[in-house]
Amino acid sequence: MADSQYRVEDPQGGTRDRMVTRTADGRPTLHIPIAPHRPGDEPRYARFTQQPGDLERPDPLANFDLLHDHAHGLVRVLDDDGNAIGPWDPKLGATVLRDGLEWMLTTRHFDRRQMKMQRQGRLSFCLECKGEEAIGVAAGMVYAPEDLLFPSYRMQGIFLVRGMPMVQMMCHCIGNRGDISKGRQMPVHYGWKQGNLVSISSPVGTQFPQAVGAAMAMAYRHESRVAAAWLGDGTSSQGDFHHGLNFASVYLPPVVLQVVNNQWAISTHRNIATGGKTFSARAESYGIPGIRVDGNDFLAVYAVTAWAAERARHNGGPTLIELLTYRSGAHSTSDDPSRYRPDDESRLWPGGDPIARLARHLKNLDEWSDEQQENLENRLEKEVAMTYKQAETYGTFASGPFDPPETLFDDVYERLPHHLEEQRDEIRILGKN
Ligand SMILES: Cc1ncc(C[n+]2csc(CCOP(=O)(O)OP(=O)(O)O)c2C)c(N)n1
Ligand SMILES: [Mg+2]
Repeated sequence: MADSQYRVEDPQGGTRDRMVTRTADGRPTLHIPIAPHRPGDEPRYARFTQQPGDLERPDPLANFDLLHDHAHGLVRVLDDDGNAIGPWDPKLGATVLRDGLEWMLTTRHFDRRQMKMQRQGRLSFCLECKGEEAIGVAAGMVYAPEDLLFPSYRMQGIFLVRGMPMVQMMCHCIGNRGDISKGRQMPVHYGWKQGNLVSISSPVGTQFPQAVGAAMAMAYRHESRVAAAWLGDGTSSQGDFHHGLNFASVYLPPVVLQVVNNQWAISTHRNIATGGKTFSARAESYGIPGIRVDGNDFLAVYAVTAWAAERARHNGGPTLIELLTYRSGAHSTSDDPSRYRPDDESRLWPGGDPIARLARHLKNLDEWSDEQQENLENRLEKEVAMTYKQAETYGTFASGPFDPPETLFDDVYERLPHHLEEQRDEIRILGKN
C-alpha cells in the first residue's frame, strides 16, 4: 500500500510534499513533524519566492474571496535592495519612517539593557523581541489611541510607542515601588491602561477570545473602536485561538487578530503548530480574510495592519494576519537555543533584520546616513542606561525597598475571600516576628 502524500505550503513560497508513512505491513505510523535544522546542521533557507508587487491591495471593504491569494502568499513592500515597490507601499513620509526606525532602535536598546541587567542579577527574568521589532512598533503607530489592544509578551515596542514611560516598564521588571502592578506580575507582563494596552497574561492565547469579546461589546454599543490581539505560532495550537476565530466569524466584530509566526515556540518548531498550511490560511475556513505579511518589512507590516484596522473600523469585520518573522534571540533568559537550533539560523533567515532593512530604505531615499545612525544609537544607549539608573531609585531587585508582603492580595478581589484574609493575617504576624 502506498504512503499517503499531502501537498503542503512551504513558508518561503511554493509547495512541498509531506509523507505520512505506513509500516511494512500497511499499518499507520504516527506522523511527527520535524524542525528543518538542528544543532550542527548547516541551515538552508530558500529565499522568499514571493516578490513585492505580486499581490494586489484590494479595497479594505472588499469581499473576502478577493483575499484568497493573500492568505497563502506573502505581502512584501521592501525588495532585497531596500526599495519600496507595489500597491501595498503605504507611502509614508520620511519623518514617519525615521520615527519607525527610532522606535525600533529604542526597543532594541531597551531589550539589550534589560538582558544585561538580568545577567548582572538586577532583574529576575526578561525576554527580548530581537528581530521582531517591526511588529510591535508598526502596530503601535497604526492603531488609534482609543483602540483596545491585547499584545503578547514579545511586543515591548507597542508599549513604548503608545507612550508607556520606559522607566515604568523597567520598574515593573524589577518589581520595585515604581511598578504599577506592585510586583504582583511576572516581569515583562506590562499593562498600561492610559494607552488602552491590556496587561500581558501568562497563560498564552487568552488575547484572542478577550479581544473578540471586547470588539463584540464595541459593536453592540456602535463605537468606532477596534480591538486587536497578538499571539505566537506555538500558541495557535491552543483552543483559545479557535474559540476567538469562531466567535469572530459568527459575530463579525471589529477585531484584528494577529499570529506572530517567529518559527519557534521555546524549543518547539512551528511545524508542530501548522499541519502544513500557513497560519493565515486558517481564516478561510472561518469565512474571514487571512493575510500573510513579511513581519521584518516595516512598510508591509504597517500597510497590512492599517488595511485591517480600516476594514474593522468601517464595519468590514475581522481579519487574521500572519506576521512571518524569526525569533533571533533566546525564548527568554531561562532558555538556551543552542540546545535545539543551529546558531546561525537567525542570520540566514531570508527576511533579514527589520532595522537594517528600514535603515537601508531610508538611505536609498537620501533620508538617512551611517553617521546619523551611529549618533542615534549612541544617544539611545546613554538614555536607556540613565533610565535604568532612574528606575533603580524606586528600589533595586537585590535590596528593595519592597511593598510589604501582605499587599500581595490587594486589588485582586473586590471582597477578599475568607481563606485569603486568613493567609494575609498570617503573613502580617510573620512579618512582625
Ligand atoms: C497556556 C500556557 N501553556 C504553556 C505556557 C508556557 N509557555 C510560555 S511561552 C510558550 C511558547 C509560546 O510560543 P509562541 O506562541 O510561538 O510565542 P513566542 O514565544 O515565539 O513569541 C510556552 C509554551 C504558558 N505560558 N501558557
Ligand atoms: Mg513563536
